[in-house]
Parts: sequence; structure tokens; C-alpha cells
Amino acid sequence: MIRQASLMLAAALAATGCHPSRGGHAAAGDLSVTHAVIPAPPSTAEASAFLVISNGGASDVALTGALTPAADSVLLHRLVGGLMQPSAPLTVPAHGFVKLGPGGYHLMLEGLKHPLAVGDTVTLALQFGSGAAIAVRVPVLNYTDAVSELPLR
Ligand SMILES: [Cu+2]
Repeated sequence: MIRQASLMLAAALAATGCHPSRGGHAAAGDLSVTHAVIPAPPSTAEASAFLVISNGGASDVALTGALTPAADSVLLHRLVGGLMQPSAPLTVPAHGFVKLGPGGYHLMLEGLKHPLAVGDTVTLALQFGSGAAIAVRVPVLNYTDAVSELPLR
């Protein structure tokens, strides 16, 4: 019976063209967040979050900020020449997407209220220039697992 159930699950997943993902996901209107992960940070003070934001609408939308109960603040950062820099609001193009991942943009959780470890879940509320907001529950995974949740491009 268990084997039959797992075969049925596999068939259902194949039918949706979707692989089981541990990354957090949520949507509001034309915007969706997928593949949201936090690599377990080596630091007790800060952590980075990776995710993909898709915009199904006809207008560009800017990611203007984010909040979490798990940290004092969340900043948009970009890696430039190996150094993290604060970034201006990030445009999610109409009918397009942006990926926040290693070597590029990421959300930086600064002033962690408590250390984050594998197995924890953090709620991130993303804020957009359109007034839209999306809250997504983001799992903390080890670095390799977190990065493997992200699409390759
Ligand atoms: Cu950073």
C-alpha cells in the first residue's frame, strides 16, 4: 500500500511538472515568490535569504523592502567584486522574474533575534512599490541544500 501511494504521488508530481521543493513559496496577485531558502548562517548576527520573484503582470514592480520578526531589519544586498553592498530597489520586470542567489542579489537579515539553525522557519514579508506585500515562510537549510533548491538560472 505504501509503495502504491508513493507511486501515485510520483505520478501526480510528474503530471504537474513540478518537483517536490523544500523552498518556501507564496503569491499575491500577479506576483509570486518561490524557492525561498535561508542557508544556515555561520553568524549569529546575520543571515542571507535567496528566492525567486516572478511577475505575471504587465507592469514592472520594484521590490522595495522586507521585514521579518526574526531580525531587526532586512536589507537588499548585492555582491559586487566579492563585497556585499546595499542595493537600490530591485525591479521585477513585467512578465519576468528575478533570482536572488549566490553571487548576486540577496536579502540580508541583520540583527538576528536568535541564532538560526537548520530546521528553523523564518517568515519574510516582502514589500513592493505597487503596494503589494507577500509573506513567505522560509526554511533554514544547510548551504548545499539551500543552493540546490534554486533554479539554475
Ligand atoms: Cu549581504
